[in-house]
Amino acid sequence: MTQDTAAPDGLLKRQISRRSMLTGTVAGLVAPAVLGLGAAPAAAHGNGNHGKPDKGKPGKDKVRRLTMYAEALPGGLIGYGLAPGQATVPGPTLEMWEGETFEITLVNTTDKRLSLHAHGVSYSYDSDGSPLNASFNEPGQSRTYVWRTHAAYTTKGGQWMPGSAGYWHYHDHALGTDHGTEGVKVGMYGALIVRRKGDVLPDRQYTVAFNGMSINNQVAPNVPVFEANQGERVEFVAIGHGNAFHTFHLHAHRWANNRTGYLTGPGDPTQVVDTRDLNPGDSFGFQVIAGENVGPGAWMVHCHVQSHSDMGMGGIFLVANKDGSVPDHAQAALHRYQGHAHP
Ligand SMILES: [Cu+2]
Repeated sequence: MTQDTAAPDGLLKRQISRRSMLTGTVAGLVAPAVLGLGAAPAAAHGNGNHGKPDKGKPGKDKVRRLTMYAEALPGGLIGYGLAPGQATVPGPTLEMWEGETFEITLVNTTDKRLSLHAHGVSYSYDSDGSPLNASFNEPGQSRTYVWRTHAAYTTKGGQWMPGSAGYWHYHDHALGTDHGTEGVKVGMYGALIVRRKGDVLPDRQYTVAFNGMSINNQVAPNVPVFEANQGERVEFVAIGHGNAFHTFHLHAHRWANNRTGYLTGPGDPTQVVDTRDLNPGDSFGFQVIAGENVGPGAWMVHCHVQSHSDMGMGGIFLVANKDGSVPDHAQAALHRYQGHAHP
C-alpha cells in the first residue's frame, strides 16, 4: 500500500461519534445526520448516515439558510456538522429540491484553513470554496457559501439545459493544499442530493464514501453497518475520494445506472448494474428495496478491486426482518465480519 492511497494514520478501528450498530436489532439504530428536504436541520447523529429523511414538498425558488460547523474529531479527523459538537464523518447529507438555494454559513472551529466546495450545484466565484478564488475560511472564521439549483430549461437558442438534480457531494477544498487534499483525507466530505419534483423519496439513506483505502474513513471490521428492515426503500449515495480507482459493489441488490438509480417503467432501457466505478471525485446514488427477492441478511458492500477489499474496504448492509429482528444467519455473518482478519 503506497502512502498516497493509504487511509489516514490513526483512523483505523476508530468509531467516529457513533454508537455501535452491531448489537443486532435495527431498533437500536440512532437517527442520523440529515438536512431533509424543506425542513429545518435535524439533529445530527451517527456517522453522517441517515434514518428517516424528511418528506418535504418541493420548494419554489426557496432560500434556506443553515449553519455548518467544521470540527476536529478524535484520531486526527475533521468533520462537518449541523450543530456544535455534532460533526461526523461523513458529514450530514444535504438535500435540496431543484429551484432551491442554500445559504450555508460554515463556522470553522479549527485552527486550520478550510472550506466548503460543492459538486453539481451553481455558485458564484466567491462560493467556490477554493483558495484559487480566495473562497475559504481562515482559522476560527465564519463564511457563507451560496449554492443555487434550477430545473431543466431551454435557452433562447433552443438548447436544452439539464436541471441540477443528481447525487452530488461536497468537501473541503482548502485544507493542507489548495485542493483540500488533507481535508478530504481527514473526513471533510458528505453527500449532496438535489431532487427533481416527482422523485421517489427513500425510507433510509446512507453515504458510502470510498476514501483512500477506507470506507467512510474506516476499514473492516469497523465500517459502520448500514441497516434496514426488509422491504424498506434504502438510498445509498456513493462518493469516491483519494488517489485510487475503486469499484463499488453491493451484494444481492441491483440498481439502474442513471440519475435516480431506478427505472421509469418496463420499457426503460437503462442498464441495470450491481457494481459501478467509483473514482476520486465521482458520486452516484440509487435506491433499493432492502432484501427484495433475497430476504433478510448481512449483505456485503465492498470495493471490488481485490486488493482493496482484502485491505479492508468492506462493510455490511444488514437487512433485518420486517419487525426489526435479525435472523440467526445474519447475526452469525455479522460476527464473522467482526472477527475476520485482514492481511
Ligand atoms: Cu477500491
